[in-house]
Amino acid sequence: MSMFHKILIANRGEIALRIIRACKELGIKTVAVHSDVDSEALHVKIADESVCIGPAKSADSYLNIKAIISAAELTDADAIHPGYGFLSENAEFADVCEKCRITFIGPTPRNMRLMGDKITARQTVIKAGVPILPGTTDGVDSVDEAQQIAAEIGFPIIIKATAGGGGRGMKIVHSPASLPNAFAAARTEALAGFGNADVYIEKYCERPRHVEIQIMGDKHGNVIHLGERDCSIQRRHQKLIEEAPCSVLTAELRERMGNAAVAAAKSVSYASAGTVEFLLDKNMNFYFMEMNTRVQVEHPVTEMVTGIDIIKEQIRSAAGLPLRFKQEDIKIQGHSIECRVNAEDPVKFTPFPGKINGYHTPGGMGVRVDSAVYDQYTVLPHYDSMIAKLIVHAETREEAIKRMARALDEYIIEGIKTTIPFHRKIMANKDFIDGDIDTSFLENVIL
Ligand code: MV4
Repeated sequence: MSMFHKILIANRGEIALRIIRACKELGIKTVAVHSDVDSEALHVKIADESVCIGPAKSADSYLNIKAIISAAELTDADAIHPGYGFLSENAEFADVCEKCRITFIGPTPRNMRLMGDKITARQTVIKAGVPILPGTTDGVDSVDEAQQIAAEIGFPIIIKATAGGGGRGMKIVHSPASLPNAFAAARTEALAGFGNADVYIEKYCERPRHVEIQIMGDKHGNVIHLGERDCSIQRRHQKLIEEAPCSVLTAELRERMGNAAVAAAKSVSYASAGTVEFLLDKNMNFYFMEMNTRVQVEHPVTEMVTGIDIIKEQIRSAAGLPLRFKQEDIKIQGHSIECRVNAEDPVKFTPFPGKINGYHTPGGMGVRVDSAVYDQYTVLPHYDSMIAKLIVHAETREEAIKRMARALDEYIIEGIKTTIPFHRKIMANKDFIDGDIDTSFLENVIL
């Protein structure tokens, strides 16, 4: 197999730019696609070519399979990188790419379907010996059945939609009395939200950490892991701060979690970049939650501590080249933190789009800014409010926090509100500094 000649990037914003940069370093030509309102976007300016694929509304442009395939055919692109969000986990899109002889840079449609359905994902990883929380491995169809399972595993339980994920469509239940209503609501919401009413039950794990393992596979059967990220600092299932490594993992636990993630990936012959999400409880037990079959927003913290360019490796792997690293080559060095900078009110977290008039990015040792905004750029109301990722790397966690605080102080964005002031407060928070964090951190903290 030989390297791609030209890649179309089916995305916008910082991730489109991130992928274009990787292509340039690999000597691959790039095609940007954009909506009507995105003609001034940086990914359009920096790509070799660009194609307008439709109006502002995502459903008509960045999610428009026909328009994107047409753009690839028009420009003679031999591969498509979907980034994250949009069509990145759409198995039908990957099917269409295959039929059109365009390489989808990501997992196979089968991988996406197996992991996209959470009940199937649970069944699949159990066979691979990956630990899961007590609960069902099939859908639960009635309140009676739900009561019986709850009695067996004990309250609290959590009811999850099989077609859900990322925190949507979940109901926590603390007692038999509240189960009937929660069960009905879970099914109704699952059907309305995902077109599939199927739900399953797990024991509810209280105040866990969200720890995920980055994995990388190739088309020769090799799968390795690049260590973990702690993504416990979230608000309404939106991650705000991520770090690598997780401050409470020992080398021994990292190896066990890494091996579990690799086993899960190997069980479906996974041959791309992916992430296996775990819950880590107070007793350092870990349990499989879900697998994300895409590159994630927070991948840079792993790049900083491993020195590996995940996007370049993923592109090489999609072209059929073998991984250039063995598990024993992977060394975790230092500590990295990422703060997501959103165009939002830093207290209410409501969107705050508008024109940037005054922009200065931080720099210096160990500072990285992944962003697609610039001075005089107008942040649009039509899309995700994340406008930049500020990433730092230092020898220790303590130094990384200080470096992040310093970089946040240097970052000037005028004309709109951003979450920078929120991040400054977190970097000064004692519990955060002590590494005393879990997924309920932002519910309990007073900023
Ligand atoms: C859980 C859980 C506790 N126990 N499952 C949220 C995202 C989705 N992937 C699954 N989620 C959870 N599943 C059991 N059995 C707690 C959460 C959860 C959570 C997980 C990770 C990060 C933040 C979270 C916030 C609330 C709930």
